[in-house]
Amino acid sequence: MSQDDLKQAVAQAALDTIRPNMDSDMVIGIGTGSTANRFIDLLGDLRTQFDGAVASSEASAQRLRERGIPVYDLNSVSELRFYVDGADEFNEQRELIKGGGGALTREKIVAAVADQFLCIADQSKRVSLLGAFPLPIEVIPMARSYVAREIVKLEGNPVYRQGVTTDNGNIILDVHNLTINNPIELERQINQITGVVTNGLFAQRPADTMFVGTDQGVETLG
Ligand code: ABF
Repeated sequence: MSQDDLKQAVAQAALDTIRPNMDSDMVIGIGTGSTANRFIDLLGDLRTQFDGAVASSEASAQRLRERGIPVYDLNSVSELRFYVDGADEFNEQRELIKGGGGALTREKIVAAVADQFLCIADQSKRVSLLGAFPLPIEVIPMARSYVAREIVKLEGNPVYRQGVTTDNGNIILDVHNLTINNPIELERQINQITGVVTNGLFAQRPADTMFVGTDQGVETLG
């Protein structure tokens, strides 16, 4: 199966999980990226069966609106039963690296609110040790050099993502060469550096369920 077929299969698996719970009041949290886009496209066919969505990026919000799905501000929503999003890397504990698309902060906020975080990814994202994918960190612009120096003390190699401003008006540092033996602790440590908005480790709040697209079918973790 092609990578596109695998993305389609995991998007369908997430929809199959949510669909029996759908009602006219349901608002669904939606992530960012090419796998999440597959899910948005599937949702478009069911737009009369739920209320609307909260999006983790302007790009996803626009795609949802183009498919006739109302997009709500998270502050106006009291309950989010499901959040569906992709990942850049995941391990067997359903801990993730996210943020390759630069939307990590909003993704982490929506994930925090959701009762169930369903992560959808093809098998190419599966690792035993997180960190081969450079860890994105969203940083307040004036703190860029300071945060970079602090990251070097943690033995990472921070690289400024040139020309990128996040939806929140901040910059991204991508940290290479990290050996992430303890994702929960590293997530906490990096978030404590002044000037860091958040980092792309989703370990304190991992995915509740991972749908993994493999050549043998969709594997479920969790
Ligand atoms: C978002 O999209 C991000 O956290 C992650 O960076 C990316 C994955 O994109 P894709 O599905 O295109 O691989 O979920």
